[in-house]
Amino acid sequence: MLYPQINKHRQCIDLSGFWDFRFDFKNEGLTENWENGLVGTRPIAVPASWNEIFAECRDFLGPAWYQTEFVIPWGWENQKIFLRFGSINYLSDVWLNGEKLGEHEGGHLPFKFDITERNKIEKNKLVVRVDGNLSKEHVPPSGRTMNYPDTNFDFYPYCGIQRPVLLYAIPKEGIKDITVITTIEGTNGIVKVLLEKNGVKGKEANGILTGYGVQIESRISLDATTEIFLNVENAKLWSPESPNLYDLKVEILDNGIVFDEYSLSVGIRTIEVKGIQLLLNGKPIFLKGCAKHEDFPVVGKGYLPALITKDYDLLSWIGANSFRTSHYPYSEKMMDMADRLGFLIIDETPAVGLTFNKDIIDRHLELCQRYIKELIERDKNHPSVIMWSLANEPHRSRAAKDFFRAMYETARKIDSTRPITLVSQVGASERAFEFLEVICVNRYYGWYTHPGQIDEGCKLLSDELDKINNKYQKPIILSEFGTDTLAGCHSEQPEMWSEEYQVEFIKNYLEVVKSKDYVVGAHIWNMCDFKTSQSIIRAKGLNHKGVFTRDRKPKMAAHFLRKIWYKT
Ligand code: BDP
Repeated sequence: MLYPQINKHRQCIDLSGFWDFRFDFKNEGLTENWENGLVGTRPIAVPASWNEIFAECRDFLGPAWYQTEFVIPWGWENQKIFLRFGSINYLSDVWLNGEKLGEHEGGHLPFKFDITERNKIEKNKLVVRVDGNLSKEHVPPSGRTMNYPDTNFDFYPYCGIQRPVLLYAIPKEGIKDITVITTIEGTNGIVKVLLEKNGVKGKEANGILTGYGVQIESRISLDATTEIFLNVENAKLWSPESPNLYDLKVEILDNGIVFDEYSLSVGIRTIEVKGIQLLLNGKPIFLKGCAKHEDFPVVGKGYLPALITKDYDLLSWIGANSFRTSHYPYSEKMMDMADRLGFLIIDETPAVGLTFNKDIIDRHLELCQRYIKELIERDKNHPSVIMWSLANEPHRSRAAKDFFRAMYETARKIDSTRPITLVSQVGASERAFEFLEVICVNRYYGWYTHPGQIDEGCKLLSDELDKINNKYQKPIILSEFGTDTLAGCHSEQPEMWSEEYQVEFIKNYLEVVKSKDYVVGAHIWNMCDFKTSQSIIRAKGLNHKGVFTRDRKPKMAAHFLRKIWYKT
């Protein structure tokens, strides 16, 4: 799904702003036909989660209704027109002028509706019903009664329209999709551009790659092929140290006249697994960084551009070169910025806390197959994305291997270029590791087990990593490790919850990691403190494992990481 853009042939309007909003406490909106127009509303910002906005409704997960109006601008008469929702958590029903456009399940991934035949010249009324209630049937599922709300995962289930809603127009015939695959031959970079088209019989396509003083063009007849090859001599490769990006423009022409075009940034790089190593551009790389969350006061999981730049600045400040989008896909703009700034991303689906219960496993598999497909379709052209993560911490189950094999095959069919992983807490007995290219493990010895005993924890970690390596001989990433740490809590000797304990824990874990040549990355849990459901292990409703606080102030651990990771 190409992100909407503005050029001579394509237009886009961001409908972000203040929409009308109403909670549906008695769930009567559907029977009372609220889709025809809401009354008794109050204003709400879009995008944003609703939970931290209205004091009395933090734990009300839905349903709630949104409404806005828009006018189709002059000049769009002969275009195809779409409405695109970046992310709504969790269920959405959408109506335009009282007519149902469709529904969607699952947060954090975009969906769109073709409204070409359904919009009016005058004002259009858009109504969206959002239901964020938890259920065992959903992915991620509900489940832990020790949590309120009863999430089966450890972050707050924020609800609402959380990313921009875009109204956009494209030519009736032209580019449907573009897939870019880059390879390296000697000092040359080969950029392969695969086109998917709408119509365009008898037309031509032109690929133009520019940057670093070169311009390379290649023209094809779309009746003969849909592949464009661009050969870049002495290519400037993309890497964290030098995130070089070329500009690619694809044009569609009719008798030499351009009638559609689309531009995107291209980073020429390769990523592969060889034995126990992860190779970027043929050279071993080590991932240092944190796992994250999209989470901030007031907006919840709402898209906030300033927070994106802030988080990248802090990640650079500690010298990180990578992160994982735990535990769901992040906004498109977060991914664009990673390309520009040179961050390596493990891109994860929303499949966290899967249980494999018999009564829901088929439904979950269907959803998870769709999630991985939509994620790859959305993010496949980002050089920063070096790996797909199928899921985080599924429960131990005999059914897991087949489940992940099916997800793996779906992913492999669409993307043959990137390693695929699963983030597991099960360890050496995780049977999906037999076919996945990279192994990700989360470990908390010295915190959830062996409290207060970092040395003992590190010994266990070391032995277990060796055991996994002996069994699989694949690159391993320590994808989570950390301790809850109250900013400002200190102790002479490292004691749990203190900043000193967090530093000592991270320092010792990183020493274990350094001693193993098969460990190719270490991601601390977590970059920042973040909101969770309420429970007896989450003071103030927060997970405190951040090396920064929720409002982005460094704890001692962030200073420690800067000391060991940051290079001027
Ligand atoms: C890990 C989970 C993560 C939690 C973390 C923790 O993957 O989502 O937040 O534990 O408990 O097991 O802090």
